[in-house]
Amino acid sequence: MFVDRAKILIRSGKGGDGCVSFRREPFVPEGGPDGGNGGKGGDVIIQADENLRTLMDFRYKRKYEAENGQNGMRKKRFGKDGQDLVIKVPVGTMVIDEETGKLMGDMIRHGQSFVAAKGGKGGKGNTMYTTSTRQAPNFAEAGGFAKERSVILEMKLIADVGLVGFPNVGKSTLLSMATSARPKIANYHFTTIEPNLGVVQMFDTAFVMADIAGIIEGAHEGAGLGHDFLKHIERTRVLIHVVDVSGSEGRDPIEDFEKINEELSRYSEKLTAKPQIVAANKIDILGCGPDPEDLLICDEYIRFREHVEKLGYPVFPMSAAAGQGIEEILRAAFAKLQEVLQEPEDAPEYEMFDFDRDDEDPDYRTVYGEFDGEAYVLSGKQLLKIFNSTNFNDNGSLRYLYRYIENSGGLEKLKELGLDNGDTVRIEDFEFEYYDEDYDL
Ligand SMILES: Nc1nc2c(ncn2[C@@H]2O[C@H](COP(=O)(O)OP(=O)(O)OP(=O)(O)O)[C@@H](O)[C@H]2O)c(=O)[nH]1
Ligand SMILES: [Mg+2]
Repeated sequence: MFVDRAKILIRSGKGGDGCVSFRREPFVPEGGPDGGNGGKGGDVIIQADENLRTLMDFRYKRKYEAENGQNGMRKKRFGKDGQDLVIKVPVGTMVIDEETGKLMGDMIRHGQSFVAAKGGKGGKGNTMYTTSTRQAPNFAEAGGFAKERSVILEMKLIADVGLVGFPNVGKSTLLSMATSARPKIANYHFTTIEPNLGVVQMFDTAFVMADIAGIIEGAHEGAGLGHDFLKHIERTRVLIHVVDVSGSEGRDPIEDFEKINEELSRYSEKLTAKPQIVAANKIDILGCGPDPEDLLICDEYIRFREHVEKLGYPVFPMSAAAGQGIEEILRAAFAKLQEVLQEPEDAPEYEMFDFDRDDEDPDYRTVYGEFDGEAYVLSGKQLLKIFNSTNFNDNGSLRYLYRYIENSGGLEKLKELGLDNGDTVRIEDFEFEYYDEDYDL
């Protein structure tokens, strides 16, 4: 079944932690700091690729993760950057951030790409924290967080010409003869189960042709596979209606023609209003002889052509398999395309995603406080980053953490919740007892 919408989870790599380490040399008891920086986490990049046609693959694999940065190491060695992950999507895919509902990227050109989740920065090693007064920093910076987001991929199937008709009449054969597309062709119904697109070169321009699954009676109510694709055909400008005029499956070509048009009109008036060119296919097995002149005296063909022309549709005899009559049909389709204006896309309008704001993360500096019945719990992204960088065996490093809690307003929040001397404060799995500066221990 064709999928034109998929939801995936993407996660960039976490930045590697900076390293705390000191030179160890013979006869030098306390060497200087030599902890290296952590590597940057990999980005998740989304890229348009013309070789892909559908979002089918995203149905089976839903989670995409870039590599984490490596931690910094002794001897000032830097951690390796995590590898970026490139997710390829078909041209025509819109990428929407699920949380905000905003458009992150409209992938309209082959090769176009953007960073959908930035990797965390690498943390600085303790070497970087040396100052004139701090010769032996006992702490390093934790790596930046990984970014996780849910992304919706939505694909507009854009084609100028749509092929419609019963199963097995030769739609895919026509596409394969007219373009470089290589759809599956076989002598059974519903060979085509997802749309195929091909580009028809015409003079110095080109148009796109879409081949969909065969349509059967009741398609407008969901019978068969064709129904799922009619909405794509709705966006095309010209239809080529392929009919097996040889009646090789025992049906009457005129009835076939009527039934398909009935289904189209029941599905939507828009389809009926489209210019339609009729390809009378499989003339090679019509039984009237192999030459084009034979058609002139072929009753079955003439009956069909007269019926259809009376209804106002142009008819072209064709043998898609033998490559006969294809050029004429393509020219007729091209000429019709010049007559009909491009319909304004009724694609949903999305607000653009703001990448600058995304980098800022307005929530980054906020410190949250709550009382869970036992302890006063502090949380927050920047707090957590500093917490992860804290060396709990080092007073300087601990003092830095406490000062951050005070300055960030976190302590104020806990006091409002009732924090008093002797109460427990918790960050992650670390607990300490709170005492006021003036408290007389
Ligand atoms: N004799 C003859 N056979 C043809 C012609 N065109 C197509 N066929 C054959 O008809 C069968 C069906 O062709 P497809 O192109 O797969 O038909 P389709 O309309 O795409 O079929 P679905 O995808 O199942 O809807 C294949 O065996 C083709 O080789 C033709 O002009 N003459
Ligand atoms: Mg087919």
